[in-house]
Amino acid sequence: MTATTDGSNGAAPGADRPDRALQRAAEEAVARATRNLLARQDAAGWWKGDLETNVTMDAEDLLLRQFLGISDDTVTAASARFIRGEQRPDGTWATFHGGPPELSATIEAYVALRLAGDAPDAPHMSRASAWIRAHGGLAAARVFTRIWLALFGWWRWEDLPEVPPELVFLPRWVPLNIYDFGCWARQTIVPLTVVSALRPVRPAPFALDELHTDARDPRPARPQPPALSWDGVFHRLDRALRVYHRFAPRAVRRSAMDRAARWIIERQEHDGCWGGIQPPAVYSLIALHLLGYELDHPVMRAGLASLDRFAVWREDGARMIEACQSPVWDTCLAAIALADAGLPPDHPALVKAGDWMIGEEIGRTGDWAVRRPGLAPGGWAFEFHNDNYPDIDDTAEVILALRRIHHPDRARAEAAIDRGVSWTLGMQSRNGAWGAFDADNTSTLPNRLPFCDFGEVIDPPSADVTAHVVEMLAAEGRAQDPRTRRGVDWLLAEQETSGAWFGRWGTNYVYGTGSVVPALTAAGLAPGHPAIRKAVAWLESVQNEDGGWGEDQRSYQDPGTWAGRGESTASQTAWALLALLAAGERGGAAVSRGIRHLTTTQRPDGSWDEPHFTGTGFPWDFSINYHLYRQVFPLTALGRYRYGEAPAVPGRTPAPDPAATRSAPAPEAPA
Ligand code: R01
Repeated sequence: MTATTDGSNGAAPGADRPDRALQRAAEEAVARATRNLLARQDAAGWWKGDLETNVTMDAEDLLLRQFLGISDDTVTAASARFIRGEQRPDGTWATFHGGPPELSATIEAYVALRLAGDAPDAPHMSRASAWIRAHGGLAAARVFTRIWLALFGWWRWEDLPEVPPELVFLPRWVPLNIYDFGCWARQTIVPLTVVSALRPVRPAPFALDELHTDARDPRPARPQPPALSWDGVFHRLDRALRVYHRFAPRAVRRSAMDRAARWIIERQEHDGCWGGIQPPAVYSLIALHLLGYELDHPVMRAGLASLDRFAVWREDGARMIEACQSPVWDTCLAAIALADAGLPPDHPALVKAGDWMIGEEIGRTGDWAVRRPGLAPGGWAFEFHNDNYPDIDDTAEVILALRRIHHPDRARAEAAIDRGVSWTLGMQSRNGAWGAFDADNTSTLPNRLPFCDFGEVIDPPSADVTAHVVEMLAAEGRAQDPRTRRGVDWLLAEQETSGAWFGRWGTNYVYGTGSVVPALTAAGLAPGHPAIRKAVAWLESVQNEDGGWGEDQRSYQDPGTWAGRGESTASQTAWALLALLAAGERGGAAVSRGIRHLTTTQRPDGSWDEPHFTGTGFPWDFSINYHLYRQVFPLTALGRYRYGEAPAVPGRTPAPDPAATRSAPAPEAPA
């Protein structure tokens, strides 16, 4: 590739020679993307893109309303409209764009449409029911789906695994106590223990015979696991719990359910929701209602009102349920993107965002204190309302964002940052890395419960969260802190033989690698370090013909074939570029092709299209399309390409002087 040196910008000497036309294209793309992002800021200072998941959210929202007897025709019709719009020609639903048919989602969507009045013999319905029957029927669905069916008498409670409410009595040192579960699973399981102990059945408005493979015997035929295996142990435990269900002393049950109810109510957020996420709100409302809380009880009223806030009413009249809302996450990422785009640190949009973020700091302890008693609070959650569960990922990124902003009340900003740094350091797990919400949430036993057949139920440290923390600590001038070094060592040990890192909360190896490489170089690793070279080689090996990068959820099931493979997307192309830029590859062909991909796929309004799901809730089982990812990550990548890397020194703004940036060329330039 022919390249000219542009001495007026962040181009480093030597191998770093981006060409002038591409620089100009990048500059224009940055300007358009900046305008677009600025126009989407809320007057209060935050950003929030839609958080798209799958139709089980919408179906369960309707099923809850049906169960509580509060269905509303307008809501039902608008949800049904959304669900129908997501159905594919073969009659099925997937859990991510372009994904394979998914049985449980298809069953839940089908049932929701029947609630909305769609006739079973309508073409779209009979296609769905035929597919469901051909793929095992209700008996083959996940536990959550069969719980919903049992609530209406479409499935037998006896044919579901047990989770007794007495679980809440287990002290924190006993395996399988509720704090051994990740916080999202914990908040879901506690109310479900109440529901499954009470085994309620509300009359169904119709039969569902068309979804049973054999309507007379719905018992799922599951092979019995070998007795001397963990599965065998848990199989016997489940059988013992079934016996216990019949003979549990009433007083013990009553007291366990009281304790569960108290546990739930103590964790209700100010806005009425639980943990800022939809599923715990849905199950908590059912559990509390079964325990006698009437719909007009203040707890129920606030909880029901919070449910409505998960609904996005679209222009086409469809109502989409968000699993949760991402304002803090979106705002810190947007602020970083705008700073990378060259906005001055005292730009009103940034100051407003900074002010809003500072106001969102969480000043009280939460369930994280179970594993870290005595640690002072500080940090940020992902959502508007989730004071009980700040997370380490948001805290790291908010601090990185606040460092790029000159807030007029500097002391206030510094104090919030300091508390966030201390909290993050205190949340380091024993192995030197960081999980999302908890320290040392690493017991693998919860995964073994037959009840837990869906998603992740534990929160062990991940490379992506650890990388964000290491990058933040380095930006705070703590690269040499022994705690940071332990994080770096853990990351180095986690690198796959391919050169990539696994992405826990984003899809997948492109996200992991795009998170880790900038963190390692921020922490002082030279671009020529073998780990960085291997990562660069891997990214180059999976770059698409069109210059972009893409990876879909298949990489979670079959990484050997699908790691780093898939149609190019804007956010994943940006993640790969962030790694390459941090690795000193600014003048290289891979970066030029990636930047060109972004500039040529940008829409005239400065945004990018991204139907693909590049966010991860639970690998494979629960994917997220964060609608702002397509905007913030390309802007960050283009900005860093054009205006240089983020400053390594705390409190400084990006220096136009290339010598002051981190994008130094590799000592041994790649051939
Ligand atoms: C869910 C569920 O709906 C759900 C919703 C949101 C999350 C977890 C973590 C973060 C924060 C954001 C959202 N960051 C670590 C991510 C950064 C990119 C998780 C789950 C579904 C099923 C069950 C979530 Br069971 C429970 C909850």
